[in-house]
Amino acid sequence: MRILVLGGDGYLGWPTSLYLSRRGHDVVVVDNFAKRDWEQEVGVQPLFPVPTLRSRLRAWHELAEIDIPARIGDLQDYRFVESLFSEFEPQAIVHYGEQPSAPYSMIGQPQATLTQVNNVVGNLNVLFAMRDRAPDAHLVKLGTMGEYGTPNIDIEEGFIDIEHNGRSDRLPFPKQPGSLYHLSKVHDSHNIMFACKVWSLRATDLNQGVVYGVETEETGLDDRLATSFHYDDVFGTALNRFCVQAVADHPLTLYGRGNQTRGFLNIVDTLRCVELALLNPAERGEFRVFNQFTEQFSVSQLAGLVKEAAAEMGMNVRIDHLPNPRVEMEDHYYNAKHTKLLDLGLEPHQLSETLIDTMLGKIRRFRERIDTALFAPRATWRPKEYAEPALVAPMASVPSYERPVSRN
Ligand code: USQ
Repeated sequence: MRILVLGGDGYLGWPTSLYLSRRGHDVVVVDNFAKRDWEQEVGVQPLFPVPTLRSRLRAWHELAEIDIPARIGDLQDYRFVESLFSEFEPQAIVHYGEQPSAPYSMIGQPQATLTQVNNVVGNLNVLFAMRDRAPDAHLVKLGTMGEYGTPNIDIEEGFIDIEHNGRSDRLPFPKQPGSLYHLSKVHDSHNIMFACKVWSLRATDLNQGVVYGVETEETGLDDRLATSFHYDDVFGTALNRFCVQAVADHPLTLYGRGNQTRGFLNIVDTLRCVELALLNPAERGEFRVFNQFTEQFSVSQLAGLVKEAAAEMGMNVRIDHLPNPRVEMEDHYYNAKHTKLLDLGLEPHQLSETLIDTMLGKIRRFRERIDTALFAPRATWRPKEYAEPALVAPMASVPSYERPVSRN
């Protein structure tokens, strides 16, 4: 299959590109390195050194004898997007090319508008290019479980059957996202559903949970193929952060009571889910939604698992409850369906002590690169005047929140 991987330089896009190319697909990596700019803006860097895209592609060529072409450009530039579609005539588009962080989107007005404009406009441009250049192609779009929020009923996979005043219909599941980032994904979902209806496009929205993991089979082959693994307050996510905190002998940072429950999955399952969606495409005119996670945990359960695994390795891990910088429910019902990918053949990698051991082992090798100043949350969901002074670390620890000049 000819596949464009949008956001192919990122935590998930890079391993996906290697994985799909190794399975014989013609992959093209597309990126504008915006994530590398945002990292600089908030003063963070991935734990493992991530060489330039060009040198990573060269390393992949050396190790696997596979050439992956790359195109550098901004999805907000329609001429660029259209030229990609004309040049490569993709049969599928895997779209990860978005600002991925909830805390980043909540830092302030510039970051919130950047997130929504970047994500919504980029995605719209992809939909128009599909309409005009590749109407039969299949869009596999990374959405998020966070689109649903935490309702007090079971979460269905995208749609719910509703009876109302004696009539019934199958309607999109209600959306109650928890950040301006998550909202950008809701807007994307609505735009994609509309495009499938009016232009008969085919699309799969992968409502993914929180991903964890340090490497995949391909990125683990050589340090030069490492993926962009974050542990900081802005781009790092729960389990990944907890593992790095354990290695750094820093208390695990639970926000609030820690009973917030989410769906989680291993990074290797992300790749397999994307592959399953590609191999079993949506019909023309169909907008499908798959809930892409394998297990549910509360964040304190995760912290407990990390503590146990670390203890086996001789580490004495402490757990801290910080005032929650987010506005979110801390005690709530959570039961989300996730059967569609299992029906297509997904065999989940469950979170286990061995898996956490592997993560801790790799993180230990890069221990000296851990900056413990990046553990305290800096972005708060509350207006500054209402935030408790001690709630978040001072923004002064960030060199500047000015937007860097775009490379494009
Ligand atoms: N949390 C802590 N301590 C921490 C970090 C997070 O208790 O040090 C808590 C948060 O309060 C939240 C939960 O862990 O309740 C998840 O937070 P997260 O930072 O791990 O993940 P989140 O902000 O939800 O976003 C991540 C990815 C995003 C993806 C989303 C899937 O950054 O791209 O869409 O997970 S989901 O959570 O299902 O919406």
